[in-house]
Amino acid sequence: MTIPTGKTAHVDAFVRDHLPSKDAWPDLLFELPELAYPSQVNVASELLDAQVIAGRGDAPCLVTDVEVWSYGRLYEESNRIAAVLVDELGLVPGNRVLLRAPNTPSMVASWMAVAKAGGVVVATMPLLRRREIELIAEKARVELALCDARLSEEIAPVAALTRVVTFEELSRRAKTRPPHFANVATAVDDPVLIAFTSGTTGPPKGCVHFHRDLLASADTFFKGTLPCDARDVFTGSPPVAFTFGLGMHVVFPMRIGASTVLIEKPSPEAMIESVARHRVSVLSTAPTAYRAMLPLFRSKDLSSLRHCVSAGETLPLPTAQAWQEATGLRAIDGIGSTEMFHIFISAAGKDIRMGATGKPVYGYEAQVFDDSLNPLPPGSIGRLGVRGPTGCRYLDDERQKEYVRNGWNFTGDAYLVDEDGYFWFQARVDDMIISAGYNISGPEVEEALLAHDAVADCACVASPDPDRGNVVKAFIVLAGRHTPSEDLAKELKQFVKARIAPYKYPRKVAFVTSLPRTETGKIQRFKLRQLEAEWKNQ
Ligand code: 3UK
Repeated sequence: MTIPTGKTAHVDAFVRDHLPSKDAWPDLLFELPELAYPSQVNVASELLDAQVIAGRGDAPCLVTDVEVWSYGRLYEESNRIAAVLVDELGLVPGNRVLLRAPNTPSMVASWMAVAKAGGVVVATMPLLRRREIELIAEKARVELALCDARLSEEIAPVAALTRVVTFEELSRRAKTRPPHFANVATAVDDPVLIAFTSGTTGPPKGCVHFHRDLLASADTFFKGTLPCDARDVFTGSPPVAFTFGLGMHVVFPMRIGASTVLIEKPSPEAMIESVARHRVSVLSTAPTAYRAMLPLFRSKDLSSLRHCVSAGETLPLPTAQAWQEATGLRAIDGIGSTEMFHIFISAAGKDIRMGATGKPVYGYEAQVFDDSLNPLPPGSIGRLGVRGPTGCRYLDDERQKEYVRNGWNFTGDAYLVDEDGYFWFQARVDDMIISAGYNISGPEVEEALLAHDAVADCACVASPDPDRGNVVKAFIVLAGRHTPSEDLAKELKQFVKARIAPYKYPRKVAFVTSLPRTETGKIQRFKLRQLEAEWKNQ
């Protein structure tokens, strides 16, 4: 097996110089014939220029409610922007460019322009605040920031470190530039993206991805799990700044010449509206959004949908079942991570076993290990390790050795693999609740609760308890017409006891109006745990 590598085009070697040492990298699997990339590859040439060269310049690429950008238009716009970056803003290959925008055509054009110029994209999620953006800009030594004017306020501290150019100014300057640009012939393993993870503790970690990584994800997960063609229409909620969104809205559709509907404010209502209006066939969002969409269908025509991808958190069985009842489609659960770039365990169509995440995707291997990193047999709960053509490489970060051990990527998730090779999510390792000596998975209790009509959303965490160490506490958002009461709390406890092993039931229940979540759709359990610890200490 040869791992594709090439001659670097980076004049500014900052990112390459701050990769972990080779012995700290995960094992990389490149046996598959579709992963035999040439040595010099620019991902923008592969995704964008290739479509224009293939005569698909007039085909729709990016769609919004007010405009349609063809592949040809995106090609020309990003060429013009690339020329501005190089000739007027002094970008040299290897420089880091921060992007800050909602999902818009300009955001994608700027992304492609940075890649074309051999730069490294540092995309930031719209909801990030000043301090977070500042930390990211410092860590990645950003040289230039491109920003949607509507989000420029929070970028103020960065302006002290680097030049900030609004998209409006960029497009004004771009108008005078030629529509052709000679893409930098980057090495297939030159970095093109630093994707920051918002861990719950410590400074954000920058995951470095190469040109080949984005293609590899498209050529493994996407091709293997989601058979699609140029007629497919994609949409969904994850920001392009989150690798889930970058893959589903940009890399995967463009790899096959399909189109994508970009929604600036992707509420559940807006997603349903877009699916109906644009005849969307591939929808991607988080489980909580699938739940929130259920009561909103009314008379909307969703018959165009073929694939519904759910990631970010586990897809609870009751949500999967309700989605199937409402749409006739089985949602595709898939676990991915910013470190791995995208999804590495999933299943689609008839391979779906509802409640399980699925099997390792084409090109990937997964294995459950004990705490000493010995492989565990089927049926035991342990730490999930994965490897494939993509993997974790943090930018200058000691935590590399926590994520990568013995060549495997450890995602921090507790999993069980069954006799048939299906992987069943248990909890984040840190989220397992230890009560009176039992290990209880919060998400398992949540899944049981979600099967009750009164429960719209919920989260279970450990609550300190003098006798049991911890007990399970459920924070519950009630559905529609239900109101909090002692009786309802009792009923819900009984309901859980009847569905899963009784010792797992939530001994404490709190009714809340909403749960703290990240922009990537994850419940912030640490916030709820903090709340519990504070109450205890009062
Ligand atoms: C959790 C899941 C159970 C899990 C992501 C698809 O979520 C993504 O990346 P992040 O770095 O978080 C990674 C962690 O999130 N998780 C994600 N999906 C699932 N847990 N079932 C799932 N289906 O703890 C994982 O370690 O924010 C997802 C594609 C790209 C991504 N970056």
